[in-house]
Amino acid sequence: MMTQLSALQSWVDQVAKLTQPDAVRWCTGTDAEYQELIESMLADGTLTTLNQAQYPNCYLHRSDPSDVARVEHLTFICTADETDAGPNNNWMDPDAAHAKIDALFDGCMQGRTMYVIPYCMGPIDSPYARCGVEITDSPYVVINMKLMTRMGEKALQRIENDKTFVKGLHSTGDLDPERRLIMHFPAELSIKSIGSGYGGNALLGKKCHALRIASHQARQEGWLAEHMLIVGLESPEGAIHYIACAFPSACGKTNLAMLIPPKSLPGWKIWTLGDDIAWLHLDDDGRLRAINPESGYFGVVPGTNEATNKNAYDMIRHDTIFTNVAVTKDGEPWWEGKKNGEPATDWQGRDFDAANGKAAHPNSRFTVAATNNPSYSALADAPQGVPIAAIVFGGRRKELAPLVYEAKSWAHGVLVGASVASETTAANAGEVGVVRRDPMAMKPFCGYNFGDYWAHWLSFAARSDKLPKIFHVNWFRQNAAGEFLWPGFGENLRVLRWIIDRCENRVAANETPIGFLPNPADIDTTDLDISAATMQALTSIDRAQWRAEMESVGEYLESYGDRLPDALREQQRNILAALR
Ligand code: OXD
Ligand code: MN
Repeated sequence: MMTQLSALQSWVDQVAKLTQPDAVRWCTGTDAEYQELIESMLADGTLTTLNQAQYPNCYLHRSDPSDVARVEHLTFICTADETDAGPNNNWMDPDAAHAKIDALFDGCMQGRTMYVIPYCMGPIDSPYARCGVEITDSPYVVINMKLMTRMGEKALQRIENDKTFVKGLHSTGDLDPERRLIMHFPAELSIKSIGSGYGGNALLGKKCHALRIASHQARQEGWLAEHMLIVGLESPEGAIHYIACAFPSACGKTNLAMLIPPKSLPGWKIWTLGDDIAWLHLDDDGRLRAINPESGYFGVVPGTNEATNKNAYDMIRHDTIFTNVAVTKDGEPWWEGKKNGEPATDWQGRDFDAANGKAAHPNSRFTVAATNNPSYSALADAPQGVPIAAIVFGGRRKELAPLVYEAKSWAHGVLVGASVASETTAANAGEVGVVRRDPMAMKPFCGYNFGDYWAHWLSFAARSDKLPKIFHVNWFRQNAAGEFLWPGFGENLRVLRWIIDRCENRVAANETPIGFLPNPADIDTTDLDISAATMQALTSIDRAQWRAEMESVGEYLESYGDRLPDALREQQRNILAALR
């Protein structure tokens, strides 16, 4: 017996009976355990060592080439009533889903060790944190969970006190995409995932628990589980504003969360709380507070360099697990966008040959503890989290969406979030570059019907008059020649500054049907090579395009039928009317 909590012990016993591992190991979360697992994975080839002089304690894992991204078409929400999962999810009946996936789990751990990982999402002593236990046969998952979550003995103690936890069962199975499934049972607070070792499919604390299951828990308990970075912006005067930003996968959340202020904005400092997930709660004063349930980053590697994200570049110089990057002849990790070195072997371990495509997989990743980040905020460990001054939505849009605009009210902001659309990226298996709707950047991650989710968002207005303002940004506007209009990266602080000025009522704005847009002169462009015409284009709207957009938003919303809150439809109708 490894725990006093009989519900946990009996579940572990039951899983062992089904999966038949050779051994069961309860993870303690110690550094010694981490090191021991690294050694054994180096010995069996699951990990390769990287140049330890240049990259101390850095290792490379090469995944199965068919297993390099999340698989939304194999991801299911299993609710008794199909409409509770909503048109935004794949659905399966819970009994049928258990039967189907249990058949795959039957005996799947023979010859393997079964690891039991108690973990806590959020600071261990935070009232806002929630715990889970992941059972897995992948030591790669264990070491990633060690970097990404607070796992081990302390988490187990909390679970024994809370007497409740999310159950996550994972096996890499045989990695056959035909036998790969990621299933969620919100009513049971449980997850079952088989056939993939990739991050979002296998590190169950992240997307499966902290977003899909947590969004369901959050709705029941009156909070929000969101696909948002959390960052503190400290002005030269020393005031810190915390903002939470939701962008679809691989749209630069990690870069924004740790951006380096440009030289022409001296005295600004950035504090990173989180780069992917925020849990938002109203405090007793009605202020929205955020914690990051994670304690590490699982970020996209390609494109990371001194210019785009120096903090990330520095933080992955040590104690990092790389997945699917290329390697130089000196054993250093290499990826597209890295300014030094050359790939000798590609992400599949073959001699690099440009004819085979990119050297690093476009969705190659780093896993690293948040404390490695030079801009790490100690408040990431604060039990009460941080107060949020602004919520920022965004997407990757070549056209249409201006650089920034502000919603006119909370309800309007919910519509702005619900209308988020973005060009797809390599973070999910499938076509890249097509525009799809990704409300609140939660399309792949909301564990229930979006109609009910929007109603839940809207309900916050009745609970507080101190809610943050809501904004929308687009760093990705292009001209006809396909060139970006805005420099992005650290320069985005110029836009965030306007957002803070708006929150503090320090600057006026232009009212348009879609929201408040900046006067171009109110975005500081000192030292930027950007023309007045470009700034004008970035801070204005094309009414005809926006009419078409709002019509398409209306059609999209209608697809939620009865579950669509009237208040949201009304927001959309009003804007459309104003555009006409
Ligand atoms: C991620 C994703 O890995 O959103 O964070 O895909
Ligand atoms: Mn993400």
